[in-house]
Amino acid sequence: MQNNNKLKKIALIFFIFTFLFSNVKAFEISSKDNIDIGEIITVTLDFETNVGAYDSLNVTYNEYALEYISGDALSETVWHDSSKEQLGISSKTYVFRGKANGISTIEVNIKGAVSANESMDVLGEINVSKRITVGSGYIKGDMNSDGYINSVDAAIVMNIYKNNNATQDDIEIVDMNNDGYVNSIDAALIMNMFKNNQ
Ligand SMILES: [Ca+2]
Ligand SMILES: [Ca+2]
Repeated sequence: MQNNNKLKKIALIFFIFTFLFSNVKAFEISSKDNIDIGEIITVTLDFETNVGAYDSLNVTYNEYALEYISGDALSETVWHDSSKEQLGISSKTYVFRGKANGISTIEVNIKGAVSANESMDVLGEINVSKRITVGSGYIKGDMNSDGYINSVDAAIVMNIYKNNNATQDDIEIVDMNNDGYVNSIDAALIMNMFKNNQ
């Protein structure tokens, strides 16, 4: 019986290790998770293996919350390493500044990537993303975090009200009259803001 338990423990440890290591991301974006408005950050895209060529590379992000300052180009087409050594590139660097309260997800898409090693392994399409919270992480009333306050947000508020399932985060974002409840009054206040901004 004791041996059986030991085996179970070993199997569990083995399973956890396999799970952990199989989830290591081949390509990843590293940067701070939370920044202040006005703060400048360096965002690095690290390649698992040196990349020797690709058809296109595109970086997108929520522009209302983040601002691109400098660094590698956000959009590139047909790049290849022309050196005979095939050194390739191992990373890209982008500098951003926190622009406004909100959440910005930086997404990188690389199409037709090939490694810089001798066998020129096909890496194919690569997608990586990183979520960055700027300032408080939200604009009061912007329920779907798209940087705009409009009828979409009011509709979400009405849904929350109907389903009576407001979370603490919801209350913080859409309790427009600060009475502690999310209801039709908040939806009406959001619609008012929307009309006044038009
Ligand atoms: Ca919105
Ligand atoms: Ca309220």
